[in-house]
Amino acid sequence: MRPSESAEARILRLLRKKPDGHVSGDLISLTLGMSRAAVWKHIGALRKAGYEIKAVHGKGYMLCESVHEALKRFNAAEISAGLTAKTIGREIFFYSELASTNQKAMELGRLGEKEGAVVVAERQSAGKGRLGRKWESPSWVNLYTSIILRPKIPTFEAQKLTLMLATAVAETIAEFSPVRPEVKWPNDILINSKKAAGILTEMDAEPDRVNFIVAGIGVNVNMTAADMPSFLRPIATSIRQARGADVSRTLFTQRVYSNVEKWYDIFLKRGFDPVIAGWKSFFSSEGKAVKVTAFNRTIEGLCMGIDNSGALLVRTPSGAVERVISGDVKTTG
Ligand code: BT5
Repeated sequence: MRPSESAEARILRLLRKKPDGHVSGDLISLTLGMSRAAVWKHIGALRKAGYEIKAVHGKGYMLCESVHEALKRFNAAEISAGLTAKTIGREIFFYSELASTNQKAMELGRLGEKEGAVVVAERQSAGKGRLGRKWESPSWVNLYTSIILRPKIPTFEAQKLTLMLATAVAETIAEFSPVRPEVKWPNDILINSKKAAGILTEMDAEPDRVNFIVAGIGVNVNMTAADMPSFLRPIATSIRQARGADVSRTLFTQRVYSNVEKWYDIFLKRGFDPVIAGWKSFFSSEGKAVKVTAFNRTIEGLCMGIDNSGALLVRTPSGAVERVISGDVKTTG
């Protein structure tokens, strides 16, 4: 049994071991250490989630599905079934629709949900970007997830997690995309210069310390131009568009959780320097002309990279190096 697998995920794995045969209720109950009544309840939940599970008297349960169907499935049991992350994804709250997974995760965090709990939605009706912007979130094609983290850090360190998350997501996209993704400071991941993923880090905090962080991740996995509103087509892309074939969202999500867990662990144990190094390996704007819009000012100059706190450095024509902690960046040359 894997540490974070749910009961339904474990039942699915047992049934899939016998693709054309039956698995008896007794065997499931013995293997998983649960009562027959509990087995029955979980089988019922799986059926409700769309699995065809036949029950034959005296023989047991049989899962009827093609490999194609299995690969296309995306739900809590599937994500849990192959998860190698130990903490992230231990608890999965999966919804067919939410206003915003970040909003739901903030609610769960305030109710005391533990570190590593994740919220996933098949679609969002009010997906959030930064500064009140909207994240387009059509059904069936993408990943919209929010992870609850409880790092013991002061509030001013929280923004570092955005770069940590961007590194983890870029690394995951690189595992599936033939084109290497690029990070765009602070929270975008681009493929072929178009946006394929965005990160929204929100926090619940006291004046001096973080209670919890919600790490919101939106990735265009299988989105095609037809799934996008027309204004997005010139500026957005997906892994599918880079690779010319669908990606299993289950597998992709599992890899996101493993990579976030890995980078979070590096951040907590070894600090921010290795995270900056990881992030820079996906960063290509250094040395390029940029225009930064930050609050009520615009800064134009040469991008000098980021400093050891994650702030963007821009050398203006006067020779001064400006430190930007929040804003939107455009490469101009
Ligand atoms: C972001 O904001 O990039 C953060 C996006 C975070 C979305 C995730 S989904 C799961 C979680 N739950 C939430 O409610 N949110 C998080 P920002 O840098 O402000 O970029 C927003 C801009 O990106 C928009 O104004 C559009 O121009 C563009 N955009 C919107 N939807 C997009 C999409 N699906 N793909 C690419 N670009 C998009």
